[in-house]
Amino acid sequence: MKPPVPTFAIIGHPNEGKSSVVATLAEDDGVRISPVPGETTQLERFDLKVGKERIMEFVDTPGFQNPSRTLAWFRANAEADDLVANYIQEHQKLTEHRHDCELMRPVADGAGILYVVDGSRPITSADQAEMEILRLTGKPRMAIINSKDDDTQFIDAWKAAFRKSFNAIRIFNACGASFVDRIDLLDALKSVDQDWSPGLEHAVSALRKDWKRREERVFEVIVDLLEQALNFNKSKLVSRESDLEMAKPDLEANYRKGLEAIESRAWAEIRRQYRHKQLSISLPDTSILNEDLFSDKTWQAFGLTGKQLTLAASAAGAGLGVGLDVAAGGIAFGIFTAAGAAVGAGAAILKGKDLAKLKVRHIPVGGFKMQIGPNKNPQFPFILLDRAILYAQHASNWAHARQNREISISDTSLKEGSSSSWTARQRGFCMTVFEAIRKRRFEKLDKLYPDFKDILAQELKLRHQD
Ligand SMILES: Nc1nc2c(ncn2[C@@H]2O[C@H](COP(=O)(O)OP(=O)(O)O)[C@@H](O)[C@H]2O)c(=O)[nH]1
Ligand SMILES: [Mg+2]
Repeated sequence: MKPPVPTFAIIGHPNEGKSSVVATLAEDDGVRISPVPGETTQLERFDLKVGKERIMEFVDTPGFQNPSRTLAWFRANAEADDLVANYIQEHQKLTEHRHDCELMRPVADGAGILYVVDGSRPITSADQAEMEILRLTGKPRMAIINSKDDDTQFIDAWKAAFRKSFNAIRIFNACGASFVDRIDLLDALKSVDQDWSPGLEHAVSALRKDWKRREERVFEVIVDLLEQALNFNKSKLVSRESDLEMAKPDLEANYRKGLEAIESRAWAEIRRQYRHKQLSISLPDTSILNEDLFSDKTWQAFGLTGKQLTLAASAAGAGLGVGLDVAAGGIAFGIFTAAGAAVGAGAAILKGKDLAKLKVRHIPVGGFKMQIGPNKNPQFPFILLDRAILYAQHASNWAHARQNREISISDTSLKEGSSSSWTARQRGFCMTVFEAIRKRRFEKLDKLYPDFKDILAQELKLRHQD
């Protein structure tokens, strides 16, 4: 039989970070977090799910409204049974105790208590009163110190105060918590009350399993991205050779747009795995993918001017059927091909590494087919990989409470992409993979992917431990 779903009420002063703790623990960036105190006036329930299964529930509560009067009542009635239920019964009609009653409700129903304070401020008498109320409830409770800034001078005082009235104390930064931090918190909760253990045990193991599943999925997404992007090309038919030059900008733009779409679809899927609905992670436009690949600079870099292109096209138009191998000074960016149905013998004009090719082919029916891509630059797949890895690292480590939802990754971090730290052997292995992708050797790829996955796994689980 499945243990009951562990449920926790998040209690504390307004504006201390309760909703932030809920957002991060429930992986829900839709939880309302506000710089203005008093936003939460009613209970709000948030499930942490794995697939369709609810594995935990968090109840966000309004802050205490009247801690001192509530404490007085709890003290006066400390001997009574069902203290919390009785408190609600007696106060629920009183407007000035509306929030106090509301936050006690889940506790009366058996939820565990997570009491959240901002550890970067000193303790007040209201805090003392709240801690004492929670102690008198007699329910299992953990204090969470969520410091809103780096000031640590009050932490010891908080800990000392909590020791008197709480079963456990944790420092947990809602905005900076990683997956490991979250698991640590849930593990610590197990020891607060033995009754919680089976449910939490189940939740932790389901979460761990799901985290692994996400990493597997991210790997699949990255492989998919490489398979699509490395073989991606765009072509266009024009009727006259003189139109070739005019058609070029459009074709370039389409090619670029297509690649961007492939990349952003992959990124969106990675983001979805980590349940970020509002997060936007952007990588610089000036990266090789967005600029160098298509700019004039690049065309010049491999010695191909628009004029040459037209000339080549004219040659083809004259019925020669020309294939050009364009040397690219080591690295070339992109291919520009004009390919048609009937082709004569290829005449190599420039010898060089077979990185970039220009083929202009005449189509007998009287038109020309121009094609850009697939991109054969040996660095291109590494760049795609580095960008996807960087993206996944950010998406997986971004706490859902974090209010900064626009991450802009700078150029500098890109230049030091993950792949640059790999060994020559690992990079060499990756190149074998890329080549097999480009040649569509799927059987070979099936054999290569497990080791490829190991290389990527190192990067994707940087802050994740088993
Ligand atoms: N820097 C920082 N800000 C935080 C942290 N936790 C909460 N905040 C901010 O504190 C404010 C109140 O947070 P919220 O979760 O809505 O508090 P609640 O009223 O207790 O639910 C918001 O502006 C949060 O962004 C934290 O760990 N670090
Ligand atoms: Mg709130």
